[in-house]
Amino acid sequence: MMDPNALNHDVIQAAGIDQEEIAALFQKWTDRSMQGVDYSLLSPAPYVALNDPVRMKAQSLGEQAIRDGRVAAFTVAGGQGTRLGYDGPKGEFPATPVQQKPLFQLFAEKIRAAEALYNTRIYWLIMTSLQNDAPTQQFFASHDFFGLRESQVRFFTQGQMPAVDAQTGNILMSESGQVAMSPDGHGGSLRALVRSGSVDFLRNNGVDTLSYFQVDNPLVQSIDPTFIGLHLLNKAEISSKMVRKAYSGEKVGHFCLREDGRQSVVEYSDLPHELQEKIDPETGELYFIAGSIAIHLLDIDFVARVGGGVDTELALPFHFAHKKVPYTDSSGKHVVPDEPNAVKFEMFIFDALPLAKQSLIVETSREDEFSPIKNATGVDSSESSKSDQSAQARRWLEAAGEALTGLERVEVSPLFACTEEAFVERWNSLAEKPVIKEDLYIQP
Ligand code: UD2
Repeated sequence: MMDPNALNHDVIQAAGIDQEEIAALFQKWTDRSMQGVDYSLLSPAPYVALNDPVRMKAQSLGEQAIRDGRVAAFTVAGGQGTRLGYDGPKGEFPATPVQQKPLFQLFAEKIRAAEALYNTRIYWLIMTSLQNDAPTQQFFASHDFFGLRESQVRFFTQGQMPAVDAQTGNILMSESGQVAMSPDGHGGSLRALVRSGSVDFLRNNGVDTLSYFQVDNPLVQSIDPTFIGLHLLNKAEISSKMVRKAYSGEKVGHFCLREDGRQSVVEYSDLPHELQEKIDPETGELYFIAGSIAIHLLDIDFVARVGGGVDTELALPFHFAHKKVPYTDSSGKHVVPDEPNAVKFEMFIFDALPLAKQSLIVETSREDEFSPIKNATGVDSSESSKSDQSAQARRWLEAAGEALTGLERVEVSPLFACTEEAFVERWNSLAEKPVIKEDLYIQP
C-alpha cells in the first residue's frame, strides 16, 4: 500500500509543517518508556510564604510598577474546553454566582478596577487559537469590550501542531483533506507573543512584565501588586503562585527543585503516585505540598529569549497527549475512533521555570485566588466555583462587620472592590448599604 504520508505530501508541505521535527517527536513518544526521569532526585521547591514580612515592602514596589504602566494582563484562552462540554470559547461561559457574568467580562472589570485604582492604563493580551479566535473577537466587539478601550485589548492566535497516528507516526488528515491540527499548548504562548509582534508592542509601550493567567479561574487576582513587587524585588524572569495542595491527588502541577538547583513543575499525571502521597515527617504534611495554579509573571526579555527560537537550548519541550482524533484514512474514508488513536504535541508554560536565570514561587490563599471552572459537575465545576465566589464575598461582608443570615448567593463587582481590605473600606463608607438578602449583587 502506498504510504499515506507520501499521498498527502503536498498538503503537509503547504501547511508548513516541519516533518523532521514531527518524526523526531514521534520517536520520543515511542521511546518514552526508556526515558525514565528519576523523580526521586527532586525535592520541594522553596517559596515565599503567606506570612513573610517581605510582602509589605513588595506591595508598594508592585503598586508603583502598575502605576508606571509597566504591567500588562495576559490571558491564555486557546484551549478547547472539552471537559466542560461548553460549545464556544470558554471565556464566554457564565461564571459568577448572581449576575452570571462571563469570564471575559469579569477579567475586564478586574482590569478596569486596577486602572482606576492606580490611575494608569493596563493592556490586556488574549491568546486564542485558530479554532476560537473569530468567536472570541466577536464576543468582545458585541459587548463593547466590556468597558475597555478596543485599542487596549490585543488578540493573537497561538500556533498549531499536527496530530500523528499513534502506531505509525503518520500525520493525520482531517475530513476536509487538511492536516488534522490542534493548538500547541499554553506554552505556545511564548512563541506566539513574539511572532504576533506583541513583545515589540509591549516594549514600545513601556511594559516589561506580563501577568499571566488562565481563562478558567474567576477568583484570579489578575493584577496583584504584592506578587508583582516580589517578582521585581527578586529580579525573577518568571514568578509563579502556589497554593497548598488540598489533597494528594489534586490535579495541579507540583513545584519541585531539581538537583541542578533549578525550579520546575511536574504535572500531576507525571509525578509518581507514591511521591504525590509522600508525607514530610517534620511537618506531617504532603512532602510536595506546593501546587501550581497556573498564575505567573513573565519578564518580557525572558519571553523574547524563550519564544524567539534563537537559542534552541531555551526552547520549551513538547509533551505528548494520547487522544481520539477523527481522521480520513488512505482510502478516503472518514474514521471517528472509539479509542485514543493519535498523539498530539503540546508545550506547557511552566516548563519555562528551569530555563530562567531566576525564578520565584509565591504562596497565595486558595480561598481567595483559586477556584477554576473545568468540569460540567462536581470538583472544579461552575457550581463549586460559584459557591467559592459567594463564600469569598461573605467573608468580606463579615470582615466589614455584617452579621449574615439567609445570604445564599452573593457577588461583589470588581468595580466595587477587588480585595477584602478595599471592600471593607468601601462598604463602611456607603451612606446607604444594600439590603442583605438571598441573592445579593454588590455593584459599583
Ligand atoms: C492546568 C495545569 C495544572 C494546574 C491547573 C490549574 C497544565 C498541563 N496543567 O491544568 O498544573 O495548574 O491548570 O487550573 O497546564 N490553553 C491554551 N492553549 C492550549 C491549551 C490550553 O490557551 O493549547 C489554555 C486554556 O484555554 C486554559 C489553560 O490553558 O486557559 C489551561 O488549560 P488546561 O485546561 O489544558 O489545563 P489543566 O486544567 O489540565
